[in-house]
Amino acid sequence: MNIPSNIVTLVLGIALTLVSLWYGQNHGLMPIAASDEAEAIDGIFDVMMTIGTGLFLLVQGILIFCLVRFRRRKGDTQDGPPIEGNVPLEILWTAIPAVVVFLLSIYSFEVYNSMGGLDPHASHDVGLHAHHSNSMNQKNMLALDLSSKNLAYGLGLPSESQEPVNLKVKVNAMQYAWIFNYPQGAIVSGELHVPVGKTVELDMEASDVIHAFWLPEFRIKQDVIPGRVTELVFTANKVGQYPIVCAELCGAYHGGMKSVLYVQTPEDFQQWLKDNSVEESSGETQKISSVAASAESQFIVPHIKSLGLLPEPEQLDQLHSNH
Ligand SMILES: [Cu+2]
Repeated sequence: MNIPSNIVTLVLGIALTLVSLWYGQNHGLMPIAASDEAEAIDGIFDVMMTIGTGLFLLVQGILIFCLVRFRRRKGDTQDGPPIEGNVPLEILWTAIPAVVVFLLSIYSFEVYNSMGGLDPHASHDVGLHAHHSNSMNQKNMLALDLSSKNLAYGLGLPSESQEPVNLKVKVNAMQYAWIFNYPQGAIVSGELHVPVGKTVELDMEASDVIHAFWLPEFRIKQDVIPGRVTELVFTANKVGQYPIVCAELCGAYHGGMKSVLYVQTPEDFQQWLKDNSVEESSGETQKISSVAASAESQFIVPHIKSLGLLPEPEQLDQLHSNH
């Protein structure tokens, strides 16, 4: 029986599409999705994975087919036929990726916009506040002015969103630690605690160089920059512990610049707030500083020790005042 080749091509095309669609949904490459924002990001990733799988199978399939079909036969000592390009084919394989990239750009722009990435932050005044990272010490780092108005960049609340921000946390990034400052209870912590199901806003600033705040399980990442506030708004939707990673090469111990995000039930979170609040007192600043200092070295020391360097806390202090 003679099967026409266009039917074979059609069947192969359908099979390739089905395999690509299946793999695009079942690649298993992403960690658990623990935020409301993750769904949109995973959606675009799955679409790109589907297209990528289809193109991979198509290109590799044609390659392997040609290797077999056009292999050199026994006794064939001739040169190949001199073929000089194929304009329709070149137009086709230029046009297809162009359309694919164009559609993906519209899709990703839409996702970015839906996450508040294009929000101009109308409530903030334009202008950067005076900020001298060189002269910055522990004390004024902690006395972040909560009322200072900055133009914030980053992922904010989408303008059509009805949800209010339930919790604001100031984030300070430094070589090589994350410091989280809770206005409620004046808590300064080396770990980030947030309640599940609540909208959280991080107002982030760096005190030395550019860092990047990355939550892989939340699918969000934002640069943290000296002298400029960047914002990240998200809603955690699964109780658990998730890594916080610095995703911008920020110095020698960049790889050790990690912390933990604890997503807690609202009750557990309130308890944590209560347990860690610092009472209003004259010694407040000192108390906060010591918490911050220990939180900081707690994250740095194990990494530095593992490198066999700077095991003494005094030297660690020097390391911080040097930059
Ligand atoms: Cu960093």
